Amino acid sequence: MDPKHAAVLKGKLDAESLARLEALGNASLHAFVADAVELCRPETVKVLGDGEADLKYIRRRAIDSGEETALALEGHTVHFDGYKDQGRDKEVTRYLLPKNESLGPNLNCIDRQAGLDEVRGFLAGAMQGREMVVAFFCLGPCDSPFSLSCVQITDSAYVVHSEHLLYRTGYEQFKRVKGNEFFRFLHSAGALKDHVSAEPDKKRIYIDIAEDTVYSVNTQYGGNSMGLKKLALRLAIRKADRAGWLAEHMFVMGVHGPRKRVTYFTGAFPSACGKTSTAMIAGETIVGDDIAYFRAIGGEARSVNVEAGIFGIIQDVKGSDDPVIWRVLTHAGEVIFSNILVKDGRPYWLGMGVEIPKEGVNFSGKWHIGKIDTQGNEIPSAHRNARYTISLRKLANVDPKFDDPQGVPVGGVIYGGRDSDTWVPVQQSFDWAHGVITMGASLESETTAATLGQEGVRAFNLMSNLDFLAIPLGKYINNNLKFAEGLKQAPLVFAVNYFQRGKDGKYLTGMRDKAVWIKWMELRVHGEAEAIQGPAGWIPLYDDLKKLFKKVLARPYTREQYVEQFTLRIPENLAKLSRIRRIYEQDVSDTPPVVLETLVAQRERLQMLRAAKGDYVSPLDL
Ligand code: SPV
Ligand code: MN
Repeated sequence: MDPKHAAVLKGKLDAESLARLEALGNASLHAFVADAVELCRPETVKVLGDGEADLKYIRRRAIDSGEETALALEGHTVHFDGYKDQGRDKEVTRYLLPKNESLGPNLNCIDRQAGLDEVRGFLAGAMQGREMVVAFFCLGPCDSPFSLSCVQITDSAYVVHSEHLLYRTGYEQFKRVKGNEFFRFLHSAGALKDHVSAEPDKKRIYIDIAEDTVYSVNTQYGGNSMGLKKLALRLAIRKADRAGWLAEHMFVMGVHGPRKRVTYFTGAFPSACGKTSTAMIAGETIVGDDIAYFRAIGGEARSVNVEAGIFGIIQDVKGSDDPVIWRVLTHAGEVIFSNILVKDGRPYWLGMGVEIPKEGVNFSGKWHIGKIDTQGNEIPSAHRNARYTISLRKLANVDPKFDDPQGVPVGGVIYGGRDSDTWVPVQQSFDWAHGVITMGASLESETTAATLGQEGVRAFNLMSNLDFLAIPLGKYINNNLKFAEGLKQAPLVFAVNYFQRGKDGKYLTGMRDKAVWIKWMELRVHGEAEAIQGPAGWIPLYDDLKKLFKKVLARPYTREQYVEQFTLRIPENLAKLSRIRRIYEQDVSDTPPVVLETLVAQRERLQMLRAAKGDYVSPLDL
């Protein structure tokens, strides 16, 4: 180790920790750790390896530090985040922009030097009297063309414990890292009161794109503090941009077709649009529920789950709808609950389908029904963004290829939004570019009663990746379009909508119908189902869906249901096209021309059909 770095670390590390750092033989890593120590001034530094002993150590630390509390069932703990630290904070998540560089008009940026001064100012001395943990993880399976090595430095045992559940450990993998080809994350929970970050006004999450480093301070919420989750996704999008692969906010799942065939799908859905529940459809297998990387390997689109666990929204998880997750959450085994209600050592959450106690401990501290916050708002028993953190290996339906270093071949990509009146329940694009543009890049989600603000407002969220884009929007779309050039056959692209409503405002499809749509998509990938060509894509035939409803859900499916669900709503589709066009014409400065051309061509097809058949066209009339 460079004597300069050794001098900084001297006296802070135990012999094992020091030996571990030395053994990596990476000057760039040593410099990062030494800088973090000089800046944050921890009392001691612990360097973790990949073994069970280190995991045990961190589990115990999370309890001893008070960041987690053991619950009644063995292996279950609860962690609370501060009252103002219950979700990702977009306002204070910014890219550090080097002079003479631009990320376009749509990303939250701050001048690099000013941002470094600010965030490093908050980190200065932040770990005094504390232990700093240095942990290594691998994004994607280890020993794979997809693997990305990461180092997480933090003073929060909760953060490292969560990452242990959510990622593959990567100390051994790190020995193969060349030079500075790794992601760095430096986090401090900052000043604490009752074990939670006490200075939310000084919360900052700054992404230094020049150094592949993210600084996070005065926050504990997983999405802000765990470097490997959405912060790494931002860095990965930039890396993918340089190297010709894709980093997407998508699940990966195996869909089980006829003759024991498994076809893999990936899917992007904005929050609360059915993403995890699609990945968890009964009878299918899950590879991942949140982030996927794609590479063209041997002319084939292949994908991995970047993660190895689920940091899932717990609201509405019930035994009847989510039996597999429910089982894990209600049996002994390692689970971190966050921001739920605790009473007598038991966890409670909104929509769990059992009676919620009228008092207990939650994200506001001691809680009782009717408790009011300082703004005069009633505090719910559990937060709507309360979560569970589990390892995927615990799930009965985990796909056997989940850890495959070569990833899985992608047969189809699904885009899904929350849309009460426009898209049909399922349709297939004409080709890759048509799907990327009119489905992925046109994704919108309506706000629900569960989100702040007005209900039913449509939020644009291309590929459900808008929050994490680290390159200009047009460039990102272009990368998606270009990806198909390296493939012998591009995956099919589908759009789904589980939230379509009828004239009476009632949902037209049932919670479980997605199990049918996915089987139809699987058949389409293999050319085993016909489809009707509409102006916006291919839609299913009634007879095929009827057969699938019977087979998959043992339910009849009437022609009337089909006609109502698959009637093309031309005025609504045209209105959507104008909204999306306006965004790409006015708000995005680098829209590729093909995006506008494709949207215009779709408008013309819709207008022609309307001239011939009216505003609402039954699939039987196409
Ligand atoms: C999401 O919000 O998309 C999540 C949770 O998956 S977070 O880690 O907060 O990003
Ligand atoms: Mn997500």
